[in-house]
Amino acid sequence: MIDQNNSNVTQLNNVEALQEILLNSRIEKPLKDIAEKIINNKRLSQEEGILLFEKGELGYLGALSNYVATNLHNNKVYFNRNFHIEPTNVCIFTCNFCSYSRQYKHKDEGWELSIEQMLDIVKKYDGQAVTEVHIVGGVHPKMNLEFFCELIEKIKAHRPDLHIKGFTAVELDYMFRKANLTIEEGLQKMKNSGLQSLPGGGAEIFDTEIRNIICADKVDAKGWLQIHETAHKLNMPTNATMLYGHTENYAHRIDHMNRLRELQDKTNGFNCFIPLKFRNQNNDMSYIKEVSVIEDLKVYAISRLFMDNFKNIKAYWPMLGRQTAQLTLAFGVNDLDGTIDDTTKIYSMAGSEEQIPSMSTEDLCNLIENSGKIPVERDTIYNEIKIYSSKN
Ligand code: V47
Ligand code: SF4
Repeated sequence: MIDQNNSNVTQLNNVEALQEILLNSRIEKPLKDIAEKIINNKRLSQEEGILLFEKGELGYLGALSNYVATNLHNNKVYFNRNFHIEPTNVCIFTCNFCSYSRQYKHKDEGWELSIEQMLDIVKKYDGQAVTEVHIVGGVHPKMNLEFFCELIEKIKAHRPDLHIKGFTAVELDYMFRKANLTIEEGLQKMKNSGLQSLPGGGAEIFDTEIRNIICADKVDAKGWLQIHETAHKLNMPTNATMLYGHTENYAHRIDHMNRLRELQDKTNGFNCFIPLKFRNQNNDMSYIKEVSVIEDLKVYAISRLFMDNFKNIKAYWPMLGRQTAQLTLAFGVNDLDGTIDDTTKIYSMAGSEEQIPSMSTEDLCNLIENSGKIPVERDTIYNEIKIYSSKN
């Protein structure tokens, strides 16, 4: 049971914090105007989004974003029970921020899993209450559409109840072009095999100049957005990410969020928005310093305020580290992704604090409860499975 009284008290405190902002003589008028808009449920313009990055202090952003998140989710924070399969880290693309991939010409240094090996990973979770498998990896020229359709079919045959979320727009764009299929034909074929939703990777920053610096050779913004729009048309929900803290400026971040907000207005097919912090170890952008935790919190809070048609803002704890992830819960975040074991390597290879990213359900619930929120297990499409509370 949710402690309704406790939730009401929290929201009253949030309202008081907002009233303080409106009365505080130190806060400039344009920021007060933004606060008024948030209270009145009005959409922020791109200029206002940029102003929040330039002038919004942490206390101000925290009060506003927590107010919005509490209104939407009644103090609940979601997680799911999932595991990852990373079929290969061999990749034909050359994203400069990537610590994980090995180029095809050095494929001996990477890994390539067979269908049987991937099914063995699925079987490891037999009898466990996981609800989702997240499949994502490099773009290997020999792992084609047929290969992945066979994989999905076999996973579904073994475990029909497991939701299959898989393949970034980057992987799909390559597979469909190679198979000479349109996006719709390719996605329909995968859907028929059992694919149910798409993760949000590959979006990075949509701006062409920045994309040319960090990931020049993979699918562009238009292609990424087209694949997600088509998935939504086929009733496959998807996620959206933004890689921040490298060469982009505030206007690039807001432009990125705005393009996603526009597509969401059209389709309402996105489940959540996931800002991903650039980690700088072992990649060709290691010369760039990582942004501070303060900047992380600002990004999450401003995402919550700007992305008014996204119900969920997710902090991916294996990349942020669990302490920063916990802090984001006071800055608009209402989802911490899942209980993941060491099958995900993208972030440990890029320098995350989480070298073996594994958290039990109990660990995750404690982390959420210790931040004053209510842990709720969800499925991939945010149906509630169980509300956890030590007060029950
Ligand atoms: O697109 C790669 C990012 C993404 C680095 O949809 C890096 O539920 C930081 O999208 N520093 C792939 N980030 C992972 C992804 C994802 C993760 C968790 C949940 C979901 C979801 C999606 O990882 C890539 C890229 O943006 N990435 N290297 C790095 N050095
Ligand atoms: Fe390949 Fe993805 Fe790494 Fe880019 S981020 S090099 S597409 S694995």
